[in-house]
Amino acid sequence: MHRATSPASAHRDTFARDHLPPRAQWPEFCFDLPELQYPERMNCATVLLDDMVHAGHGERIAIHAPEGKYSYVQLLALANQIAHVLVSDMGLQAGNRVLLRGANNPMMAACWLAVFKAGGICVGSMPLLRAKELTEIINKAQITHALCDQRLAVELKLCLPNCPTLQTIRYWNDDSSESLDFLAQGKESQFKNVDTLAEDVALIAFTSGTTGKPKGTVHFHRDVIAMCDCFPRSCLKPTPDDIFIGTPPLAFTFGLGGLLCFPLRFGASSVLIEKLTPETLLAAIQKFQASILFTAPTMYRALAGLWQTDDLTSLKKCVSAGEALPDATRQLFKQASGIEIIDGIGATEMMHIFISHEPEHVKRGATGHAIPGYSAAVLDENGERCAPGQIGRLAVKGPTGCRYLADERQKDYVISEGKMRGWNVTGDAYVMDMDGYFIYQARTDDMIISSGYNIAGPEVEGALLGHPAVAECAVIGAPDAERGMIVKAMVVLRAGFEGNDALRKTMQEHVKSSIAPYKYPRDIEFVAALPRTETGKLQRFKLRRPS
Ligand code: 3UK
Repeated sequence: MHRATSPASAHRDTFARDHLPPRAQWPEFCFDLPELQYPERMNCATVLLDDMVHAGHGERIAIHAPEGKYSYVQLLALANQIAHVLVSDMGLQAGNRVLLRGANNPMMAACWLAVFKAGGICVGSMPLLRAKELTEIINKAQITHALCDQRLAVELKLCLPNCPTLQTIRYWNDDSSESLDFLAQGKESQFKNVDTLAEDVALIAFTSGTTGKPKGTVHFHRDVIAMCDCFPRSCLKPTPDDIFIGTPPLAFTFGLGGLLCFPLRFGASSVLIEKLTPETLLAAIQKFQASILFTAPTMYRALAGLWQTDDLTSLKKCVSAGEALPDATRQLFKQASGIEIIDGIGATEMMHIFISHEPEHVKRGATGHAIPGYSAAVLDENGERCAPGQIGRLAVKGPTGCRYLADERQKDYVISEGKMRGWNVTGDAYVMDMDGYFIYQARTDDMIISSGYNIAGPEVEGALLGHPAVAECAVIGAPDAERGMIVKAMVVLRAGFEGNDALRKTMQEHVKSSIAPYKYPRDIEFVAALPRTETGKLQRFKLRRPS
């Protein structure tokens, strides 16, 4: 039936909707599967939390943490109290953007759910981000409110003079009478969730692109539920008895899915721990009897070396994403644990994993096949499908897809014309074999992926250039057995400086104090000059070639 007017958004602040790409540039969305038939109005927190309590999961554990555990009813009550603080004390209006700043812990999880409930838009921030990067995010998303762990307040406070839209902040883990914890305690534990459209914006997830300027990927309430109904349903197959654990921050959609949304969607539970090393992760798996692990390839490699078979029998399934899983790591981990890792490629733009496999259908060296709900293809330079065995650019489509917030680069990610119009191009070079398995080759752009983190070379260059000894520099990814890649800088020194280890160290410290420390160059090579084109452009591909 023809509808004269579009259904009413619950958002009073329409900034996010107004800055979506034009419709013609949106990807095509596919909802063919029966499990992807969603109603017109849907609040993802209602589905993930309220509905689960009504379905009888109330007394079951939702979150385990070193500081205590929360049943579904308790998590619901806390999220509701925080939602009241957002609305009554902080004046949140539906559609406002809320910065969420904290490590993985129960309070952080409750804050995510509370913002969804109150109709706000979540903008997660990696705990390690520094003021420079936070400022860009806050201004790009015109963030109005923030919920921040007191322990991460310093960098946020540094941003404030340059962030005029951000007016209302509450801190937690703070004893003051204005703290989020204190205010929340005084609120009632019932809250009427804002009746959002399935297509109202629920979150903006930032990713750093090749230029280093962060891109905000916009996702709807429907997308949050769709990510739960694809990869977990088809490849992971969790049960309510599963206990999830892992390392990715909730601010990374890999972590948001794997450590919060997936467990809740299936009535299972999640272990949230702030900082995990291979040793403490193993201890936590044992202590909490975790059964499903989400982490990156480097961690699996480290875990394999530490594994003691007798005490880790609870662990059943392991998911690897963020960067390519080397087959050597898969084999090492399998020898140590007996577990076949589930590899999956996901992207912030796509929300979560779209190519993966069930553990029993692994193919060595391959990421897997397009999971039910998604289609994938490898394209040649003319945008035609490659024959099996031919390398090309990976393109995908499914129930989720890329919509950048006010960003020209939308046209680089979503094909806007021709036969493949509406497909998302991830920036990865892939090969499809005769059986429809997709085999990862490399990033097609300059992005450096180190230990599962995406690092943009030019941003590191920008930081290095702030050091007095640096005349010119180029940052590339250098292959590394353990981290996949490491950040390597080629530096041309200013006259009067001598390239030695002491200088390397001060340059590394300099980078760590200006941008997120994990982006620092682990290798610095001093060179006499950098290869450039006639027009002055750096030729990175020449630097990547081993000399
Ligand atoms: C690379 C992989 C080979 C690939 C992510 C799972 O990584 C995630 O999102 P990002 O936006 O990066 C996306 C890019 O990372 N990549 C990710 N996984 C794999 N390459 N094999 C893999 N298994 O270049 C991709 O385009 O940071 C992963 C779920 C949610 C995510 N956001």
